[in-house]
Amino acid sequence: MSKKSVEAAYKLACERYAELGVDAEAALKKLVKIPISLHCWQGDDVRGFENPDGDLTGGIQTTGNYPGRARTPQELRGDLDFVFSLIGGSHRVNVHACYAEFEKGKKVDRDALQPEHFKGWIDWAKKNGLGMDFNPTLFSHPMFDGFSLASRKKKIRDFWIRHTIATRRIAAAIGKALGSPCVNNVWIPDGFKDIPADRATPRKILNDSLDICFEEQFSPKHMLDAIESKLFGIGAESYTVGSHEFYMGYAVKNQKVLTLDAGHYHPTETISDKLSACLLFVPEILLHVSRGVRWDSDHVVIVNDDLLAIAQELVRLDQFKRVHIGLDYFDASINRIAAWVIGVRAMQKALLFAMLEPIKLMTDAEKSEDYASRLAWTETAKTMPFGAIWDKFCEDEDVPLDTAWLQEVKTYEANVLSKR
Ligand code: RNT
Ligand code: ZN
Repeated sequence: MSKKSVEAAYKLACERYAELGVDAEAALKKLVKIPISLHCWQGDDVRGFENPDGDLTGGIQTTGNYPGRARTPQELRGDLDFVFSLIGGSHRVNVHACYAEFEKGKKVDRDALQPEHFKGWIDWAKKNGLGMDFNPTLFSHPMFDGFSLASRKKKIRDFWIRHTIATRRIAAAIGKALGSPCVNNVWIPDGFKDIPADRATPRKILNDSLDICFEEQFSPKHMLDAIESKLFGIGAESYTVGSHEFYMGYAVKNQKVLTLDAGHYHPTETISDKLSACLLFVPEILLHVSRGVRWDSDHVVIVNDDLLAIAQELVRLDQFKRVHIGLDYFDASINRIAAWVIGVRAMQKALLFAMLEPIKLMTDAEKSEDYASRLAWTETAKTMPFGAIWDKFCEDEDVPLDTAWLQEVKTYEANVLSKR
């Protein structure tokens, strides 16, 4: 499509939206400023650089063997550079501790990691004007035996406490270097495959371990602690130590950032409904936007009802300063670059769609108890010329339209990925 026809369609679409009291231009200005944190682990199936051929443990799994996975920091950052050329807006990169880089012969274990091991990431982020987020990696390691911070074994527990403390220091150094707070998200897979005899002890241990991990104080300008719950994992189906109630309680009591992963709840439970409640009690929220499909919590994000509901809540609450948007999924069965692009674009489309809804008409109808009108307006929004506004966003951001980015990915696949 030519620039001229994008402009013409946009102009007509703006008029239609204005009739519903919606300012499409203002929506675009807002959308471009909402950062989305891209998870580095989509590019290499959560393998990291320590031992890329080792097993992924901790109740998470990638399925598929699509060619072209990134094997080195250079390949992974190169892939991300390419992804950034296909998506509009200003973004962040979310890095796991297992993506540390070592000079030859100077490898250290996870409990001895230092900011210097992430210099490659920090320099690259700085150069590209990106923010960064971080995560301790409490899985895929010989010291993880089904338990980490909640282990009854002091040796195991202490190792992971030292690791988590190390990552908080690294996150603070990252945030300081980039001039933007780095969210350090703690997720542990600890749990039981079968019914526990004692549900209480591991939770008490986890509570105490976290207290030790979080002792050191950092400026919120540099680092923010986040904690992520989960309902179950593969091989840990009956009991997860870090359940929702556990972390909700811990986050409220200790005023930590609460992470809500869209794939970590009962299949009919959505995180969209949780935002307005949690924001009353925790200072900030980190979203792990994902798509659960049956037992898997990590399919590529697409525009579906769940995603739209999350976006609607974000827009209606207008708490973008308190809610960090991150993506968290991994699909090794399709082109990994496409998986990233589809997910980021889906998140942005959902946000834009939510911003273009006739929310004033809907809330007015609700206030006057006219629920038929409220429902009718939600349906009207669905047939409005949304695509014309989305195309304009891509055009303004100088990135390919939805009809064109895929071709660029195919070319990259032929020239770069297929040679790996
Ligand atoms: C796992 C959690 C966690 C991980 C990443 C790799 O179920 O969602 O966030 O996906 O830490
Ligand atoms: Zn997650």
